Amino acid sequence: MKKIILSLCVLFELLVFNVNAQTQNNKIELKYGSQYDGIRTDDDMNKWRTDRFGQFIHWGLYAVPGGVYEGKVYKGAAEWLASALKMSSKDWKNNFLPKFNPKNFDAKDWAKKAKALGVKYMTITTKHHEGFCLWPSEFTDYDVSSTPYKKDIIKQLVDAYNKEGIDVYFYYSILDWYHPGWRYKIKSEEDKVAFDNFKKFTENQLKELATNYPTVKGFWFDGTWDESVKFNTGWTYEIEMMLKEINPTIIVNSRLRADDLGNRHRDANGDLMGDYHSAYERNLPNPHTDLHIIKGDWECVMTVPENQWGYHKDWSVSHVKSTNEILEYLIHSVSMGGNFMLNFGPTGNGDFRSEETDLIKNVGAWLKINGEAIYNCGYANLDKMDWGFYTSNPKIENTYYLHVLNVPTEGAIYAKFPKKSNVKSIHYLENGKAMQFKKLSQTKDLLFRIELNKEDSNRKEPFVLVLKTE
Ligand code: JFZ
Repeated sequence: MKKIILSLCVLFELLVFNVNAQTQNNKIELKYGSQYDGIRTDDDMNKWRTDRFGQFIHWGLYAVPGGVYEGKVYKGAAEWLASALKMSSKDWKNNFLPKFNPKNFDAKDWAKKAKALGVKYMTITTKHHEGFCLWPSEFTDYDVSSTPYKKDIIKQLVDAYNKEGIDVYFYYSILDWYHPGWRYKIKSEEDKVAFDNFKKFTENQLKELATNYPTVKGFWFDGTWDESVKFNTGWTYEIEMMLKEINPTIIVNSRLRADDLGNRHRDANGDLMGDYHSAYERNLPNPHTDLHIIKGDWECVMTVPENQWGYHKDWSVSHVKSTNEILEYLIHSVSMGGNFMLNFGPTGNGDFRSEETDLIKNVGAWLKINGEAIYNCGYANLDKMDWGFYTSNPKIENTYYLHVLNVPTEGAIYAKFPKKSNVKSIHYLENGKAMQFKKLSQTKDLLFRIELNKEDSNRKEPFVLVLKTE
């Protein structure tokens, strides 16, 4: 009981006072490398923070086999097929470079779909672990210009998405299975020479990306968990600084500093690396143990199936999330002040699979009605209630959004608020219809019983109530 009361106190403190961390809109000079414990308050970071919903796209040569090789279905992640097959660099390239010819690829159509989905930013895999580059790189032939398709995919995507008003971020895997200089560990002088060469290659490519696509908003680094990178913190720090030297507004995720599910990594001076916490992969922070993360900036990235990022031909290998499951992750993320990035894996032809286009339609339609309670919003109360989650927009005072995902059998929900915030009115976000509510107790917090309408218990999708306090 004591524990419950204590956590309620923390929650109400957050509810009332702590949104301020996210409201400051004042422009400050970017201080490289020290991000004030996760809170960067410049316009670009504020934009990322209020965007809340992003699209992740994994696309590369692995989309061609789609998790199936020589008739055998590989149940692991499709973008890891090369590793599952232990295929040599030569074979992987010979097999799939000539087959990468996405005839149906239409960047404008992708961007329109993203707009319909309701995302504010998109992150595309410029280079995944297989090393294949979706842009024509000056520093390797292992890129899109060596395929029958030839054209620069990254440029088309950046242009099309930007035209729709959607920001573009670049996913970039440091880990590079087939690069001759890549090492998992540095065990000899020879390894060191090879890895130095790899480092130069990586820096060149990143410089190339940041320079040739000047509207890129940031980088989403991956593949930093091997010893060669993990203990080479000076280098990853230099990369972040190098990118911010080219473009000071660039936003970098924390994974650049090697994966760490607990704390963001620090450089030799103790400065935090990256601008937000990105370790929440296919899961969410726990408000009781990860409060330090929730108070900063963080992002959850999510697959539609269990663990497929790249296109896999056979989604029967795992559970496939429904629209409601995806909406719950989105709402839950925002209710804890985080961003949610939903992954898509287009086919080798450049199409989105039907399950994904369905999601685009459904999630997009939901956001058209309920976007007010998602975009620009953050936490109002971190706890998951039996009926759903709270969000609030720090710029709109005395207003709370109650996302109802489960209607209790009694047809009413209970909402708790700090004593001083007496409830003035409650209405449905979708149609403005006013609701009946009753004040129940007058102890430390106020408890309200909100009567739902009969039809509400038959609803398939979450709905939002807007609660105004005095
Ligand atoms: C990585 C990739 O290997 C994967 O293919 C995909 O691109 C994903 C977004 O990132 O996979 C990871 C990386 C880190 C963790 C789990 C999967 N982790 O820290 O738990």
